[in-house]
Amino acid sequence: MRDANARDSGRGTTIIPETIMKSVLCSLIALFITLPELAGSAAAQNAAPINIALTDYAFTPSTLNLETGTMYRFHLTNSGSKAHSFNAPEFFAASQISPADEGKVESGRVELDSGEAVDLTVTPSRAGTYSLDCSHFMHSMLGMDGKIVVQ
Ligand SMILES: [Cu+2]
Repeated sequence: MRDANARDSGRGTTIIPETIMKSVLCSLIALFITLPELAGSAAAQNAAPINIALTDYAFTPSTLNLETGTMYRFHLTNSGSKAHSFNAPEFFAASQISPADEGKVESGRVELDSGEAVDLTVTPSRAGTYSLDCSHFMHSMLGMDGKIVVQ
C-alpha cells in the first residue's frame, strides 16, 4: 500500500511540470507563428501608400518620386482590358522588397492580369533614375512607360 501511494504521488509530481511545460511550449510556438505576421502587417501600416494604375497603355502616375530609406506600399492595379506588367528590374535591384512580397516580383517585374491588384512593400536603397515600362509586346511603344526617381 505504501509503495502504491509513493508511486501515485511520484506520478503526480511529474505530471504537473509536464503540463506546465506543454502549455509554455504551446504559447511559445504560437508566439513564433504570429510574430512574423504581426511584424509584417505593422511594417506595411507604417509604409507610405502609393497608388499606381496600369491601363491600356499607360502608368498613372508615370513618374514616381521616392526617397532612399523610406518604406513605400505600392498598390498596383490593372484596370486595363489586357494583362500588363510593372517592369523595373534596375529599381528592384536597388531596393529592399519586404520578404513577404518577394514572391510577387519575378525578374524585376510584377505581372498583373486584367482587373488584378498587387500590394508591394518596397524600400529604395540607392538614389538614381530608373526606367519603368510594361514588358508586354509593343506596350511601351504605345506609351506604357515611365520612370522612378529616387533621391
Ligand atoms: Cu502593358
